[in-house]
Amino acid sequence: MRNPSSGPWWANAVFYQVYPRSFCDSGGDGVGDLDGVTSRLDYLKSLGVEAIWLNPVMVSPMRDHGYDVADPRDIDLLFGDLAALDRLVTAAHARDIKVTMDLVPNHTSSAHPWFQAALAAPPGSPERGRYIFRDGAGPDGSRPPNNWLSIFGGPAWTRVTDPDGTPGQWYLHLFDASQPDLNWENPEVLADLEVTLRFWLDRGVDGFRIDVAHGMAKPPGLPDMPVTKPELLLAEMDDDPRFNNDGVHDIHRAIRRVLDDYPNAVAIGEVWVYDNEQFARYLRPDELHLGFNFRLVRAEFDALDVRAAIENAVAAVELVDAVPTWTLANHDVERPPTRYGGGLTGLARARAMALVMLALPGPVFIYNGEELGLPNVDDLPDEALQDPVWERSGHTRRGRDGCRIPIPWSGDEPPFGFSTNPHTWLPMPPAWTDLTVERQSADPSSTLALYRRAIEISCRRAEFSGSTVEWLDSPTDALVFRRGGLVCVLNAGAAPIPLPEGEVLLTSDPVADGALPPDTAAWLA
Ligand code: TEU
Repeated sequence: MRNPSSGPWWANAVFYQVYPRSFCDSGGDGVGDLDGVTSRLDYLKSLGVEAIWLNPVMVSPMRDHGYDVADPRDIDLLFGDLAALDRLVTAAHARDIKVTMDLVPNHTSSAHPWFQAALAAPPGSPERGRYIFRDGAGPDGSRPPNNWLSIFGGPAWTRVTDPDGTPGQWYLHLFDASQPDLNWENPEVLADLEVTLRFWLDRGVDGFRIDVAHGMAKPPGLPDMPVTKPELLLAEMDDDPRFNNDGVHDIHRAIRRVLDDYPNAVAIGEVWVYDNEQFARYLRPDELHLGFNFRLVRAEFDALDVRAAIENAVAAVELVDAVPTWTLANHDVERPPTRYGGGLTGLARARAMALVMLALPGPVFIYNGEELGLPNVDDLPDEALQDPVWERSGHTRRGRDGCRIPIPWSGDEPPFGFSTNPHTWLPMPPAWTDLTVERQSADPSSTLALYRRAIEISCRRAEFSGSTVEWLDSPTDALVFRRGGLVCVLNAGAAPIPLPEGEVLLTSDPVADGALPPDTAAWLA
């Protein structure tokens, strides 16, 4: 355990994000599944993982790979069934690994029975009142109710055909048209979410990652937006008026009241909010336990940028006496080695940033494949692309498939032990031969070996107990901080720098003559 002292289990845990489609396929259909995850738990245990975050596995037409939920209280056949989830939870708990699930409260799938009932019902009906239906603008209602664009591209409104065959109202979808936004002003919506929360918690699930946790409450009156640029990815927008509206906090308080009946459960919000005071509001004592802070994901490989990301993440949670979280990657963003420049340099930087992240106080979230140093796959052929972003953006944005390629486990050619089926849901690069778990397990200089060693040291050594970050003097283009008895140095510059005094516990790449090379980090006791 990285957190041997008292306090909740999640306060310093190593979380591992499993993207179930891409982790391990036990059924031979080329898509990963729950029994596949169960079959690889010993791998996660040997890595030092203490908790899993599973991306959505509920019943879904998979237009957005599970973020379009048609039945929030059942497992999609693609991934298995409820018994398979129970098997995973039992097997994980037997290894002291917690299991958290993804929860999608902002929207449902258009295949959800509620939305189907809304389509069949007239304007103003209780069925339509669970979603955000509006009359169109213009004399014949043929224009969308406002100027909002979908995060994935195209308009955020789609017009429905009424049961009598005539053009009808429009419904709001901030994401794909198959993901209608729920109307959180309708108390039925919260009541149903409470049933869902208890359904999974009663099965032994240890908590939830809450999707778009800053998104459920919409601005009153749904006014036009000042900006209408097509690139509306939340990762890049700080001030989208459709998110982070005050009403969202009542929803989090209601979720927390349910979770408080399960004292060990955790709620982790996806909160793309960068103002520290605004971010902190989600972590008040009666709201979320943890919030993803995406500043490290957005930071360049630059000492000042990384330091500012860490300082702000810490400063934000200090406002409410909460715990910071750290993440370099997830299923929505470019993989770190590519983000940091690609090639061997990008990989070295990603390894160095892994040591920075694992030195910090608070839980870390490792995205499957990050521990293998997988790069983004940016040369997928057009016909292989699956992310709805590709179609909705009119083929101008290729989307997120490149960070979602299946995990290479073993062997010399695709599908690298991920599946028995050569037709994996996204093609795997033949060049990944050297990146498999099998190869890297046998190589002490591999990225996998680095992650294993780093996690192991951070569990074992007493130096990792501190909960504050203290900045020390550092050469230009480098950063040096102390956490408890540990000193972490990152050289983001172009020239080697002298290592500070101390026992070297680990370096992200070899050092020579007491100097830390560029694109390298070190831990010292
Ligand atoms: O992501 C929220 C979101 O808006 C992301 O699409 C983000 O803007 C973008 O990917 C950054 O590059 C969550 C899920 O993580 C994502 O996978 C879902 O597609 C989305 O919600 C809709 O449920």
